[in-house]
Amino acid sequence: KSLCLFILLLLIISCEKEPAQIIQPQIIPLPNSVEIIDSFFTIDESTGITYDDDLKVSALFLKDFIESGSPIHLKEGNEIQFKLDNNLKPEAYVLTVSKDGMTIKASTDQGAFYAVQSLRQLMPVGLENDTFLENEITVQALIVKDEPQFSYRGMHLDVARHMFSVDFIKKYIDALSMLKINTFHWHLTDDQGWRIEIKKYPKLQEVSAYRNQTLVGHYSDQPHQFDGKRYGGYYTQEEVKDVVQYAKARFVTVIPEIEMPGHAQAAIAAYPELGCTDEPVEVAKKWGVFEEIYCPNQKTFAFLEDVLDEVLELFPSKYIHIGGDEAPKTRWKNCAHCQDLIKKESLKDEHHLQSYFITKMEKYLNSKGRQIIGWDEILEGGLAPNATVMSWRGTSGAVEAAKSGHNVVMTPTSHCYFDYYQSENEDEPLAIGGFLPLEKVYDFNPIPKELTIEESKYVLGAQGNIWTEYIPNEKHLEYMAFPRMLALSEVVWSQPEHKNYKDFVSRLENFHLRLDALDINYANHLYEIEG
Ligand code: TNX
Repeated sequence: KSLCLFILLLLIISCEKEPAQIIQPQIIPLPNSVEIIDSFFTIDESTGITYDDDLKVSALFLKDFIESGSPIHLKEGNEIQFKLDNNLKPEAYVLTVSKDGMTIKASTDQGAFYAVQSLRQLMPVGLENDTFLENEITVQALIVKDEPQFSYRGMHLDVARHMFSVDFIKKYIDALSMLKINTFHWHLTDDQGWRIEIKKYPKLQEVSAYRNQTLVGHYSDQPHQFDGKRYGGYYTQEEVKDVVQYAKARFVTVIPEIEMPGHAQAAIAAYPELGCTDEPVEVAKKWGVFEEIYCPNQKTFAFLEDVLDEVLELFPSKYIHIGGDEAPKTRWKNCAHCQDLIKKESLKDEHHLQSYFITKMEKYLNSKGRQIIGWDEILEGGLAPNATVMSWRGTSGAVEAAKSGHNVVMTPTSHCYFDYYQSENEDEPLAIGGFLPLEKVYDFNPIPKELTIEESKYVLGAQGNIWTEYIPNEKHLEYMAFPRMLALSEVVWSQPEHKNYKDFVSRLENFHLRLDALDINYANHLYEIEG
Protein backbone atom coordinates (compact mmCIF):
# COMPACT_ATOMS: atom_id res chain seq x y z
CA LYS A 1 0.00 0.00 0.00
CA SER A 2 2.73 2.45 1.03
CA LEU A 3 4.69 1.58 -2.12
CA CYS A 4 1.63 2.49 -4.17
CA LEU A 5 1.30 5.77 -2.29
CA PHE A 6 4.98 6.49 -2.87
CA ILE A 7 4.66 5.88 -6.62
CA LEU A 8 1.55 8.05 -6.72
CA LEU A 9 3.44 10.82 -4.95
CA LEU A 10 6.33 10.53 -7.41
CA LEU A 11 3.85 10.72 -10.27
CA ILE A 12 2.24 13.85 -8.85
CA ILE A 13 5.61 15.54 -8.32
CA SER A 14 6.82 14.64 -11.82
CA CYS A 15 3.56 15.96 -13.28
CA GLU A 16 4.01 19.27 -11.52
CA LYS A 17 7.54 19.60 -12.80
CA GLU A 18 6.40 18.99 -16.37
CA PRO A 19 7.21 22.19 -18.28
CA ALA A 20 4.00 24.16 -18.79
CA GLN A 21 2.72 24.91 -22.28
CA ILE A 22 3.02 28.42 -23.66
CA ILE A 23 -0.27 30.17 -23.07
CA GLN A 24 -1.34 32.63 -25.73
CA PRO A 25 -2.46 35.73 -23.87
CA GLN A 26 -6.16 36.47 -24.39
CA ILE A 27 -6.26 40.10 -23.30
CA ILE A 28 -9.25 42.37 -24.05
CA PRO A 29 -8.81 45.11 -25.20
CA LEU A 30 -6.01 43.88 -27.41
CA PRO A 31 -2.68 45.41 -26.33
CA ASN A 32 -0.44 47.30 -28.70
CA SER A 33 2.33 44.70 -28.64
CA VAL A 34 2.86 41.36 -26.92
CA GLU A 35 6.09 39.41 -27.10
CA ILE A 36 5.86 35.93 -25.62
CA ILE A 37 8.87 34.46 -23.84
CA ASP A 38 9.25 30.71 -23.42
CA SER A 39 9.16 30.72 -19.65
CA PHE A 40 6.91 31.26 -16.64
CA PHE A 41 6.83 33.13 -13.41
CA THR A 42 5.31 31.50 -10.38
CA ILE A 43 3.64 33.58 -7.71
CA ASP A 44 3.63 31.85 -4.32
CA GLU A 45 4.09 32.51 -0.59
CA SER A 46 7.71 33.51 -1.16
CA THR A 47 6.82 36.22 -3.70
CA GLY A 48 7.36 39.82 -2.65
CA ILE A 49 6.02 43.09 -4.02
CA THR A 50 7.49 46.63 -3.99
CA TYR A 51 6.25 49.83 -5.57
CA ASP A 52 7.10 53.46 -6.11
CA ASP A 53 4.72 55.50 -4.02
CA ASP A 54 3.22 57.15 -7.11
CA LEU A 55 2.01 53.72 -8.28
CA LYS A 56 0.58 52.66 -4.96
CA VAL A 57 -3.08 52.38 -5.94
CA SER A 58 -2.41 49.92 -8.74
CA ALA A 59 0.18 47.94 -6.77
CA LEU A 60 -2.29 47.50 -3.92
CA PHE A 61 -5.04 46.61 -6.40
CA LEU A 62 -2.87 43.74 -7.67
CA LYS A 63 -1.92 42.67 -4.14
CA ASP A 64 -5.57 42.62 -3.14
CA PHE A 65 -6.59 40.79 -6.32
CA ILE A 66 -4.11 38.00 -5.54
CA GLU A 67 -4.73 37.87 -1.81
CA SER A 68 -8.50 38.00 -1.88
CA GLY A 69 -8.73 35.55 -4.78
CA SER A 70 -6.24 32.89 -3.64
CA PRO A 71 -4.69 31.50 -0.42
CA ILE A 72 -1.43 33.35 -1.25
CA HIS A 73 -0.14 36.31 0.76
CA LEU A 74 2.52 38.50 -0.79
CA LYS A 75 5.54 39.59 1.19
CA GLU A 76 7.62 42.69 0.80
CA GLY A 77 10.27 42.03 -1.83
CA ASN A 78 11.44 42.55 -5.36
CA GLU A 79 9.80 39.77 -7.36
CA ILE A 80 6.89 42.03 -8.37
CA GLN A 81 8.02 45.60 -8.93
CA PHE A 82 6.04 48.73 -9.81
CA LYS A 83 8.46 51.30 -11.20
CA LEU A 84 7.86 54.86 -12.27
CA ASP A 85 9.05 55.53 -15.84
CA ASN A 86 8.49 59.12 -16.90
CA ASN A 87 9.29 58.35 -20.54
CA LEU A 88 5.93 56.65 -20.91
CA LYS A 89 2.73 58.48 -21.85
CA PRO A 90 0.16 59.02 -19.08
CA GLU A 91 -2.01 55.94 -19.70
CA ALA A 92 0.73 53.72 -21.17
CA TYR A 93 2.52 50.83 -19.48
CA VAL A 94 5.14 48.19 -20.02
CA LEU A 95 4.58 44.84 -18.33
CA THR A 96 7.48 42.42 -18.23
CA VAL A 97 7.12 38.91 -16.87
CA SER A 98 10.20 36.71 -16.74
CA LYS A 99 11.01 33.53 -14.87
CA ASP A 100 12.42 35.60 -11.99
CA GLY A 101 9.66 38.14 -11.56
CA MET A 102 7.38 40.80 -12.97
CA THR A 103 7.95 44.49 -13.57
CA ILE A 104 5.30 47.06 -14.24
CA LYS A 105 6.46 50.39 -15.60
CA ALA A 106 4.28 53.46 -16.05
CA SER A 107 4.48 57.22 -15.64
CA THR A 108 1.17 57.36 -13.79
CA ASP A 109 -0.78 55.17 -11.41
CA GLN A 110 -3.44 54.98 -14.13
CA GLY A 111 -0.98 53.46 -16.60
CA ALA A 112 0.14 50.94 -13.98
CA PHE A 113 -3.51 50.15 -13.23
CA TYR A 114 -3.99 49.20 -16.87
CA ALA A 115 -0.93 46.94 -16.67
CA VAL A 116 -2.62 45.23 -13.73
CA GLN A 117 -5.84 44.81 -15.73
CA SER A 118 -3.85 43.07 -18.48
CA LEU A 119 -1.95 40.97 -15.97
CA ARG A 120 -5.21 39.96 -14.34
CA GLN A 121 -6.28 38.40 -17.63
CA LEU A 122 -3.09 36.31 -17.64
CA MET A 123 -4.10 34.75 -14.34
CA PRO A 124 -6.66 32.00 -13.59
CA VAL A 125 -10.30 33.16 -13.56
CA GLY A 126 -10.78 31.56 -10.15
CA LEU A 127 -9.00 34.57 -8.67
CA GLU A 128 -12.02 36.66 -9.66
CA ASN A 129 -14.39 34.88 -7.28
CA ASP A 130 -12.13 33.31 -4.68
CA THR A 131 -12.36 29.79 -6.07
CA PHE A 132 -8.64 29.45 -6.81
CA LEU A 133 -7.36 27.22 -4.03
CA GLU A 134 -3.82 26.40 -5.15
CA ASN A 135 -0.69 27.84 -3.57
CA GLU A 136 0.95 28.79 -6.84
CA ILE A 137 -0.13 31.04 -9.70
CA THR A 138 1.71 30.50 -12.96
CA VAL A 139 2.00 33.51 -15.24
CA GLN A 140 3.20 33.28 -18.84
CA ALA A 141 6.48 35.17 -19.36
CA LEU A 142 6.08 38.00 -21.84
CA ILE A 143 6.57 41.67 -22.56
CA VAL A 144 3.47 43.80 -23.12
CA LYS A 145 3.90 47.35 -24.37
CA ASP A 146 0.62 49.15 -24.45
CA GLU A 147 -1.11 52.50 -24.72
CA PRO A 148 -4.60 53.64 -25.74
CA GLN A 149 -5.66 54.95 -29.12
CA PHE A 150 -8.15 57.47 -27.66
CA SER A 151 -8.14 59.49 -24.46
CA TYR A 152 -11.95 59.42 -24.04
CA ARG A 153 -13.17 55.87 -23.59
CA GLY A 154 -16.69 56.00 -22.26
CA MET A 155 -19.78 54.11 -21.23
CA HIS A 156 -23.08 55.80 -20.47
CA LEU A 157 -25.93 54.63 -18.30
CA ASP A 158 -29.48 56.01 -18.15
CA VAL A 159 -30.74 55.65 -14.58
CA ALA A 160 -33.77 57.90 -15.15
CA ARG A 161 -35.96 55.50 -17.13
CA HIS A 162 -34.97 52.64 -14.85
CA MET A 163 -32.93 53.02 -11.71
CA PHE A 164 -30.08 50.76 -10.61
CA SER A 165 -28.68 50.22 -7.12
CA VAL A 166 -25.43 51.82 -5.93
CA ASP A 167 -23.93 48.34 -5.62
CA PHE A 168 -24.79 47.67 -9.22
CA ILE A 169 -23.34 51.00 -10.37
CA LYS A 170 -20.11 49.97 -8.64
CA LYS A 171 -20.17 46.60 -10.38
CA TYR A 172 -20.63 48.44 -13.69
CA ILE A 173 -17.66 50.70 -12.89
CA ASP A 174 -15.58 47.63 -12.00
CA ALA A 175 -16.32 46.20 -15.44
CA LEU A 176 -15.48 49.49 -17.16
CA SER A 177 -12.14 49.75 -15.40
CA MET A 178 -11.28 46.12 -16.16
CA LEU A 179 -11.69 47.02 -19.85
CA LYS A 180 -9.62 50.22 -19.52
CA ILE A 181 -12.69 52.40 -20.09
CA ASN A 182 -11.99 55.65 -18.25
CA THR A 183 -15.28 57.58 -18.35
CA PHE A 184 -18.70 56.83 -16.87
CA HIS A 185 -21.41 59.14 -18.23
CA TRP A 186 -24.18 59.07 -15.63
CA HIS A 187 -27.51 60.17 -17.16
CA LEU A 188 -29.19 61.35 -13.97
CA THR A 189 -32.23 63.36 -15.05
CA ASP A 190 -34.97 62.90 -17.62
CA ASP A 191 -38.71 63.28 -18.16
CA GLN A 192 -39.46 60.05 -16.28
CA GLY A 193 -37.35 60.70 -13.20
CA TRP A 194 -34.84 62.92 -11.41
CA ARG A 195 -32.29 60.72 -9.68
CA ILE A 196 -29.85 62.98 -7.84
CA GLU A 197 -30.52 64.58 -4.47
CA ILE A 198 -30.44 68.38 -4.64
CA LYS A 199 -30.76 69.74 -1.11
CA LYS A 200 -32.01 73.19 -2.09
CA TYR A 201 -34.98 71.73 -3.99
CA PRO A 202 -36.64 69.02 -1.85
CA LYS A 203 -39.49 68.53 -4.28
CA LEU A 204 -37.02 67.01 -6.74
CA GLN A 205 -36.80 64.18 -4.21
CA GLU A 206 -40.48 64.14 -3.24
CA VAL A 207 -42.04 64.60 -6.66
CA SER A 208 -39.56 64.37 -9.54
CA ALA A 209 -37.95 61.12 -8.40
CA TYR A 210 -41.16 59.11 -8.75
CA ARG A 211 -43.65 58.31 -11.47
CA ASN A 212 -46.98 56.76 -10.76
CA GLN A 213 -46.93 53.96 -13.23
CA THR A 214 -44.24 51.70 -14.38
CA LEU A 215 -44.33 51.48 -18.04
CA VAL A 216 -43.58 48.51 -20.22
CA GLY A 217 -44.25 47.92 -23.87
CA HIS A 218 -43.00 49.19 -27.14
CA TYR A 219 -41.76 52.67 -27.90
CA SER A 220 -44.16 53.60 -30.67
CA ASP A 221 -45.84 50.83 -32.60
CA GLN A 222 -47.23 48.85 -29.67
CA PRO A 223 -49.50 50.18 -26.96
CA HIS A 224 -47.92 51.01 -23.62
CA GLN A 225 -48.98 48.86 -20.70
CA PHE A 226 -48.98 50.03 -17.13
CA ASP A 227 -48.66 47.99 -13.99
CA GLY A 228 -50.05 50.82 -11.89
CA LYS A 229 -47.22 50.99 -9.33
CA ARG A 230 -45.23 53.97 -8.13
CA TYR A 231 -41.71 53.67 -9.53
CA GLY A 232 -38.58 55.60 -8.75
CA GLY A 233 -35.97 56.68 -6.26
CA TYR A 234 -32.87 58.82 -6.21
CA TYR A 235 -29.23 58.71 -5.18
CA THR A 236 -28.45 60.69 -2.03
CA GLN A 237 -25.47 63.03 -2.15
CA GLU A 238 -23.62 60.63 0.17
CA GLU A 239 -24.23 57.79 -2.29
CA VAL A 240 -23.10 59.95 -5.21
CA LYS A 241 -19.87 60.85 -3.38
CA ASP A 242 -19.31 57.19 -2.64
CA VAL A 243 -19.73 56.27 -6.33
CA VAL A 244 -17.42 59.08 -7.49
CA GLN A 245 -14.74 57.98 -4.99
CA TYR A 246 -15.14 54.35 -5.97
CA ALA A 247 -14.73 55.24 -9.64
CA LYS A 248 -11.72 57.46 -8.94
CA ALA A 249 -9.93 54.58 -7.21
CA ARG A 250 -10.33 52.70 -10.51
CA PHE A 251 -9.31 55.62 -12.70
CA VAL A 252 -12.83 56.18 -14.00
CA THR A 253 -14.06 59.76 -14.24
CA VAL A 254 -17.77 60.19 -13.64
CA ILE A 255 -19.44 62.81 -15.86
CA PRO A 256 -22.90 63.73 -14.57
CA GLU A 257 -25.61 64.68 -17.04
CA ILE A 258 -28.22 67.23 -16.03
CA GLU A 259 -30.55 67.55 -19.02
CA MET A 260 -31.59 70.99 -20.30
CA PRO A 261 -33.64 72.54 -21.79
CA GLY A 262 -35.50 69.36 -22.86
CA HIS A 263 -36.10 66.04 -21.09
CA ALA A 264 -37.04 68.15 -18.08
CA GLN A 265 -40.61 67.15 -17.37
CA ALA A 266 -39.82 65.46 -14.06
CA ALA A 267 -38.32 68.72 -12.72
CA ILE A 268 -41.19 70.80 -14.11
CA ALA A 269 -43.67 68.43 -12.44
CA ALA A 270 -42.21 69.50 -9.07
CA TYR A 271 -41.69 73.18 -9.94
CA PRO A 272 -44.20 74.23 -12.65
CA GLU A 273 -42.70 77.74 -12.73
CA LEU A 274 -39.70 76.26 -14.53
CA GLY A 275 -41.90 75.57 -17.55
CA CYS A 276 -43.46 78.11 -19.90
CA THR A 277 -47.11 77.46 -19.10
CA ASP A 278 -47.29 77.29 -15.28
CA GLU A 279 -49.72 74.40 -15.85
CA PRO A 280 -49.16 71.44 -13.54
CA VAL A 281 -47.68 68.42 -15.30
CA GLU A 282 -46.87 64.90 -14.13
CA VAL A 283 -43.56 63.07 -14.12
CA ALA A 284 -43.74 61.39 -17.53
CA LYS A 285 -45.24 57.91 -17.66
CA LYS A 286 -44.47 57.20 -21.29
CA TRP A 287 -41.23 57.02 -23.18
CA GLY A 288 -40.45 59.51 -25.89
CA VAL A 289 -39.92 63.21 -26.42
CA PHE A 290 -42.01 65.73 -24.47
CA GLU A 291 -43.00 69.31 -25.08
CA GLU A 292 -42.61 70.44 -21.48
CA ILE A 293 -39.13 71.94 -21.51
CA TYR A 294 -37.48 74.55 -19.28
CA CYS A 295 -38.56 78.12 -20.03
CA PRO A 296 -35.55 80.43 -20.54
CA ASN A 297 -36.55 82.70 -17.65
CA GLN A 298 -34.81 83.97 -14.52
CA LYS A 299 -36.39 81.31 -12.29
CA THR A 300 -35.06 78.54 -14.52
CA PHE A 301 -31.55 79.96 -14.74
CA ALA A 302 -31.41 80.48 -10.97
CA PHE A 303 -32.69 76.92 -10.43
CA LEU A 304 -30.17 75.39 -12.84
CA GLU A 305 -27.28 77.36 -11.35
CA ASP A 306 -28.27 76.21 -7.86
CA VAL A 307 -28.54 72.62 -9.07
CA LEU A 308 -25.16 72.84 -10.80
CA ASP A 309 -23.57 74.34 -7.68
CA GLU A 310 -24.48 71.19 -5.77
CA VAL A 311 -23.51 68.97 -8.71
CA LEU A 312 -20.07 70.59 -8.96
CA GLU A 313 -19.45 69.90 -5.28
CA LEU A 314 -20.04 66.21 -5.91
CA PHE A 315 -18.33 65.70 -9.26
CA PRO A 316 -14.74 66.88 -9.81
CA SER A 317 -14.89 66.02 -13.56
CA LYS A 318 -13.62 68.55 -16.08
CA TYR A 319 -16.80 68.00 -18.12
CA ILE A 320 -20.40 68.50 -17.09
CA HIS A 321 -22.96 67.11 -19.54
CA ILE A 322 -25.85 69.51 -20.04
CA GLY A 323 -27.91 67.33 -22.38
CA GLY A 324 -29.33 69.61 -25.07
CA ASP A 325 -31.06 66.89 -27.10
CA GLU A 326 -34.64 66.53 -28.24
CA ALA A 327 -36.12 69.81 -27.03
CA PRO A 328 -39.28 70.58 -29.04
CA LYS A 329 -39.81 74.31 -29.32
CA THR A 330 -43.65 74.29 -29.19
CA ARG A 331 -43.84 75.92 -25.75
CA TRP A 332 -41.25 78.57 -26.61
CA LYS A 333 -43.15 79.48 -29.78
CA ASN A 334 -46.27 80.18 -27.72
CA CYS A 335 -44.62 82.01 -24.86
CA ALA A 336 -44.62 85.83 -24.84
CA HIS A 337 -41.53 85.99 -22.62
CA CYS A 338 -39.58 83.74 -25.03
CA GLN A 339 -40.59 85.81 -28.03
CA ASP A 340 -39.55 89.02 -26.22
CA LEU A 341 -36.21 87.46 -25.37
CA ILE A 342 -35.68 86.46 -29.01
CA LYS A 343 -36.26 90.09 -30.01
CA LYS A 344 -34.24 91.59 -27.19
CA GLU A 345 -31.21 89.38 -27.90
CA SER A 346 -31.65 89.71 -31.69
CA LEU A 347 -31.93 85.94 -32.07
CA LYS A 348 -33.16 84.47 -35.31
CA ASP A 349 -35.50 81.80 -33.97
CA GLU A 350 -36.12 79.29 -31.17
CA HIS A 351 -33.04 77.25 -32.13
CA HIS A 352 -30.93 80.31 -31.53
CA LEU A 353 -32.78 80.78 -28.26
CA GLN A 354 -31.66 77.25 -27.27
CA SER A 355 -28.13 78.21 -28.23
CA TYR A 356 -28.47 81.35 -26.05
CA PHE A 357 -29.68 79.11 -23.19
CA ILE A 358 -26.80 76.64 -23.51
CA THR A 359 -24.19 79.40 -23.94
CA LYS A 360 -25.46 81.04 -20.75
CA MET A 361 -25.03 77.77 -18.87
CA GLU A 362 -21.64 77.27 -20.48
CA LYS A 363 -20.51 80.68 -19.22
CA TYR A 364 -21.63 79.74 -15.75
CA LEU A 365 -19.78 76.43 -15.80
CA ASN A 366 -16.68 77.92 -17.42
CA SER A 367 -16.60 80.52 -14.63
CA LYS A 368 -16.37 77.58 -12.20
CA GLY A 369 -13.51 76.05 -14.17
CA ARG A 370 -15.58 73.38 -15.95
CA GLN A 371 -16.33 72.59 -19.59
CA ILE A 372 -19.68 71.62 -21.05
CA ILE A 373 -20.41 68.62 -23.18
CA GLY A 374 -23.76 68.22 -24.94
CA TRP A 375 -25.65 66.10 -27.47
CA ASP A 376 -25.21 67.24 -31.06
CA GLU A 377 -28.42 69.31 -31.07
CA ILE A 378 -26.35 71.98 -29.31
CA LEU A 379 -24.93 72.76 -32.77
CA GLU A 380 -28.30 74.08 -33.90
CA GLY A 381 -28.49 77.84 -33.66
CA GLY A 382 -24.74 78.09 -33.04
CA LEU A 383 -22.42 76.11 -30.81
CA ALA A 384 -21.43 77.56 -27.42
CA PRO A 385 -17.81 78.73 -27.76
CA ASN A 386 -16.02 76.06 -25.69
CA ALA A 387 -18.46 73.17 -25.93
CA THR A 388 -17.60 69.56 -26.68
CA VAL A 389 -20.14 67.77 -28.86
CA MET A 390 -21.39 64.26 -28.23
CA SER A 391 -22.41 63.10 -31.67
CA TRP A 392 -25.32 60.64 -31.58
CA ARG A 393 -27.41 61.31 -34.70
CA GLY A 394 -24.86 59.89 -37.11
CA THR A 395 -21.53 61.62 -37.57
CA SER A 396 -22.34 64.84 -39.42
CA GLY A 397 -22.55 66.79 -36.15
CA ALA A 398 -19.10 65.55 -35.23
CA VAL A 399 -17.70 66.56 -38.60
CA GLU A 400 -19.18 70.05 -38.33
CA ALA A 401 -17.91 70.48 -34.76
CA ALA A 402 -14.40 69.16 -35.45
CA LYS A 403 -14.07 71.31 -38.57
CA SER A 404 -14.86 74.36 -36.47
CA GLY A 405 -12.28 73.40 -33.86
CA HIS A 406 -14.51 71.80 -31.21
CA ASN A 407 -13.78 68.54 -29.46
CA VAL A 408 -16.14 65.66 -30.14
CA VAL A 409 -17.03 62.32 -28.62
CA MET A 410 -18.50 59.76 -30.99
CA THR A 411 -21.68 57.94 -29.93
CA PRO A 412 -23.59 57.38 -33.19
CA THR A 413 -26.75 55.26 -32.90
CA SER A 414 -25.42 53.17 -35.80
CA HIS A 415 -22.52 51.73 -33.73
CA CYS A 416 -22.85 52.80 -30.09
CA TYR A 417 -26.46 52.22 -28.96
CA PHE A 418 -26.44 49.16 -26.77
CA ASP A 419 -30.17 49.47 -26.14
CA TYR A 420 -30.68 48.22 -29.71
CA TYR A 421 -31.28 44.55 -30.61
CA GLN A 422 -28.08 42.57 -30.89
CA SER A 423 -29.29 39.53 -32.78
CA GLU A 424 -32.15 38.45 -34.98
CA ASN A 425 -32.99 35.53 -32.69
CA GLU A 426 -36.71 35.40 -32.08
CA ASP A 427 -36.31 35.01 -28.34
CA GLU A 428 -34.33 38.25 -28.05
CA PRO A 429 -35.88 40.33 -25.23
CA LEU A 430 -37.95 43.34 -26.25
CA ALA A 431 -35.71 46.28 -27.12
CA ILE A 432 -36.28 49.81 -28.27
CA GLY A 433 -35.70 48.89 -31.91
CA GLY A 434 -32.66 49.28 -34.08
CA PHE A 435 -30.15 46.52 -34.72
CA LEU A 436 -26.58 46.59 -33.53
CA PRO A 437 -24.79 43.26 -33.71
CA LEU A 438 -21.42 42.76 -32.04
CA GLU A 439 -19.42 42.78 -35.26
CA LYS A 440 -20.77 46.20 -36.19
CA VAL A 441 -19.65 47.64 -32.85
CA TYR A 442 -16.26 46.00 -33.33
CA ASP A 443 -15.83 47.48 -36.80
CA PHE A 444 -16.58 51.02 -35.70
CA ASN A 445 -13.98 53.60 -36.60
CA PRO A 446 -14.55 56.67 -34.42
CA ILE A 447 -12.80 58.98 -36.88
CA PRO A 448 -15.27 60.16 -39.55
CA LYS A 449 -13.75 59.83 -43.00
CA GLU A 450 -14.59 63.44 -43.85
CA LEU A 451 -11.96 64.70 -41.39
CA THR A 452 -8.37 65.48 -42.26
CA ILE A 453 -5.62 64.11 -40.01
CA GLU A 454 -5.36 67.54 -38.41
CA GLU A 455 -9.13 67.75 -37.79
CA SER A 456 -9.33 64.19 -36.49
CA LYS A 457 -7.36 65.30 -33.42
CA TYR A 458 -10.61 66.84 -32.18
CA VAL A 459 -12.12 63.35 -31.90
CA LEU A 460 -11.44 62.56 -28.26
CA GLY A 461 -12.86 59.06 -28.49
CA ALA A 462 -16.12 57.15 -28.34
CA GLN A 463 -18.77 55.97 -25.92
CA GLY A 464 -21.39 53.24 -25.73
CA ASN A 465 -24.83 54.41 -24.61
CA ILE A 466 -27.32 52.38 -22.63
CA TRP A 467 -30.77 53.94 -22.52
CA THR A 468 -32.98 51.93 -20.24
CA GLU A 469 -36.59 52.38 -21.37
CA TYR A 470 -36.78 48.62 -22.03
CA ILE A 471 -34.13 47.52 -19.56
CA PRO A 472 -35.91 47.09 -16.24
CA ASN A 473 -33.29 45.19 -14.24
CA GLU A 474 -29.61 44.50 -13.73
CA LYS A 475 -29.33 41.12 -15.42
CA HIS A 476 -31.09 42.50 -18.48
CA LEU A 477 -28.77 45.51 -18.50
CA GLU A 478 -25.71 43.26 -18.38
CA TYR A 479 -27.16 41.21 -21.21
CA MET A 480 -27.42 44.35 -23.35
CA ALA A 481 -24.00 45.66 -22.32
CA PHE A 482 -22.00 42.46 -22.76
CA PRO A 483 -20.32 41.56 -24.95
CA ARG A 484 -20.81 44.80 -26.90
CA MET A 485 -18.92 46.79 -24.26
CA LEU A 486 -15.93 44.50 -24.80
CA ALA A 487 -15.98 45.23 -28.54
CA LEU A 488 -16.18 48.95 -27.80
CA SER A 489 -13.21 48.73 -25.43
CA GLU A 490 -11.15 47.48 -28.34
CA VAL A 491 -12.51 50.22 -30.63
CA VAL A 492 -11.26 52.93 -28.29
CA TRP A 493 -8.13 51.31 -26.87
CA SER A 494 -6.51 49.13 -29.54
CA GLN A 495 -4.69 50.23 -32.68
CA PRO A 496 -7.04 49.79 -35.67
CA GLU A 497 -4.43 47.99 -37.78
CA HIS A 498 -4.24 45.20 -35.18
CA LYS A 499 -7.98 44.66 -34.95
CA ASN A 500 -9.40 41.39 -36.23
CA TYR A 501 -12.96 40.30 -35.48
CA LYS A 502 -12.26 36.58 -35.67
CA ASP A 503 -9.40 36.91 -33.24
CA PHE A 504 -11.57 39.08 -30.98
CA VAL A 505 -14.31 36.45 -30.91
CA SER A 506 -11.87 33.74 -29.90
CA ARG A 507 -10.59 35.92 -27.05
CA LEU A 508 -14.18 36.76 -26.16
CA GLU A 509 -15.08 33.09 -25.83
CA ASN A 510 -12.25 32.74 -23.36
CA PHE A 511 -13.43 35.90 -21.59
CA HIS A 512 -16.86 34.32 -20.99
CA LEU A 513 -15.29 32.35 -18.14
CA ARG A 514 -14.20 35.58 -16.49
CA LEU A 515 -17.66 37.11 -16.93
CA ASP A 516 -19.14 33.95 -15.37
CA ALA A 517 -16.76 34.23 -12.43
CA LEU A 518 -17.73 37.88 -12.01
CA ASP A 519 -21.43 36.96 -12.16
CA ILE A 520 -21.91 39.20 -15.19
CA ASN A 521 -24.68 38.19 -17.58
CA TYR A 522 -24.00 38.42 -21.30
CA ALA A 523 -25.51 37.63 -24.67
CA ASN A 524 -23.91 34.37 -25.69
CA HIS A 525 -24.77 34.24 -29.35
CA LEU A 526 -23.16 32.06 -31.91
CA TYR A 527 -21.28 34.70 -33.79
CA GLU A 528 -21.18 33.95 -37.44
CA ILE A 529 -17.76 34.54 -38.83
CA GLU A 530 -17.39 34.62 -42.54
CA GLY A 531 -14.38 33.25 -44.35
C1 TNX B 1 -32.71 59.21 -27.97
S1 TNX B 1 -29.74 59.74 -27.62
C2 TNX B 1 -32.47 59.86 -26.78
C3 TNX B 1 -32.85 59.21 -25.51
C4 TNX B 1 -33.53 57.89 -25.73
C5 TNX B 1 -32.79 57.15 -26.82
C6 TNX B 1 -33.27 55.76 -27.05
C7 TNX B 1 -30.41 60.99 -27.03
C8 TNX B 1 -29.52 62.11 -26.86
N1 TNX B 1 -31.72 61.00 -26.72
O1 TNX B 1 -33.64 60.09 -24.74
O2 TNX B 1 -33.53 57.19 -24.55
O3 TNX B 1 -32.90 57.88 -28.02
O4 TNX B 1 -32.41 55.03 -27.90
